[in-house]
Amino acid sequence: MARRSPVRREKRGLLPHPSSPRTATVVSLDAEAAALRELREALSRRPREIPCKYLYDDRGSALFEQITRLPEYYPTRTERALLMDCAQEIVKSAYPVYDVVELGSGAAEKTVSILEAILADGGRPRYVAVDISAHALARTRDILAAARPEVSFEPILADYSRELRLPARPKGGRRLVLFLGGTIGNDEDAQAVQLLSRVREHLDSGDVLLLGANLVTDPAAIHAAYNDARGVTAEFNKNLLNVVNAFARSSFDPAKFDHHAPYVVGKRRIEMWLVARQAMQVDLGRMKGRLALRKGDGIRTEISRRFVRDDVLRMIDAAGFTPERWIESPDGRFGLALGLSRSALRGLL
Ligand code: SAH
Ligand code: AVI
Repeated sequence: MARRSPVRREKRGLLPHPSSPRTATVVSLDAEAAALRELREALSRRPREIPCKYLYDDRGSALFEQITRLPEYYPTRTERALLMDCAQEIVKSAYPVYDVVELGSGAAEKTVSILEAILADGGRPRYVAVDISAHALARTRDILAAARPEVSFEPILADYSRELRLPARPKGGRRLVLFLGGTIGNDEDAQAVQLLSRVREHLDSGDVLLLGANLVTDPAAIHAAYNDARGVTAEFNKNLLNVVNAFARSSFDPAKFDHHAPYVVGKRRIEMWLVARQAMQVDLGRMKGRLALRKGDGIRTEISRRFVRDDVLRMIDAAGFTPERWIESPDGRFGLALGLSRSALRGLL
């Protein structure tokens, strides 16, 4: 049986943050212990790993936003153009939408076009944004307040890989769940299907999922997107060690690592690594013990998958969504899948 534990206000660490907008910063100690265990296990695996959710503290979220504006990083602008073109059509497929729920909302700049299309259709949507980064949620709030102050906003600071709690759905209308940016590609297939299945548990039959996915394209273009000339992605990657240090009180020195991000053609994915520039011993702090690294040893920090259309449709179908529409950018680099929830499970859970 799960041990009951007190809660305490956390001043630092991965999830909570003082800059949090209208979000509580209470963290269960069980959750914290589980996160430390997860991190320790990931570092003990071969290859060694650190989950990519550790990329997103305040600085990481700001760096990601910079990445989205780099000339090499094509996914954001490609998806934005698609959403601007197709927002009306998407909203019509989901009519009438009341609740827009977004996972990993980030700065949510792209989401505004969906919200605007709902407003133009006479709807009054509530926007629920779920993100692990308080900084990202604060940016979402600011962008939304500037662009569409009439939309009511509910930020949820949470790790969706561990739990997904959503506010009760309002009466009437449908729920439209957005999972954009190609973030689904940061998970292996099994985890991706598990996450989407968990989303489905919150939905009624006929609710809608809109999933953005990066597609297989020219390997050189993909490689450049994760190896930008200004080194912003390298900084983003290395900052993950600062996030881990703050959370686990470990002693990783980011300056002792190189950013390495090859596109692995056979696996159709970018793999981001941090590679030790020299031999070192890292004190793992609250994870307990030490990590011995030799020069050249790597820690994998992210995978970013490229899909073909049928992979995406199969994935949403496996999670309980009937594929309804596929929208692809003219250059074939990005796709949006719209699926209808087959779920009638919500009342039974
Ligand atoms: N959807 C935005 C942001 C993508 S970046 C866009 O398309 O530009 C990925 C976002 O997901 C970040 O804001 C990050 O903080 C959030 N995120 C990553 N892992 C998460 C997790 N496990 N739980 C909740 N949010 C997560
Ligand atoms: C959030 N996610 C979809 C980004 C990606 O492209 O996989 C994260 C990122 N990693 C390096 N650059 C951007």
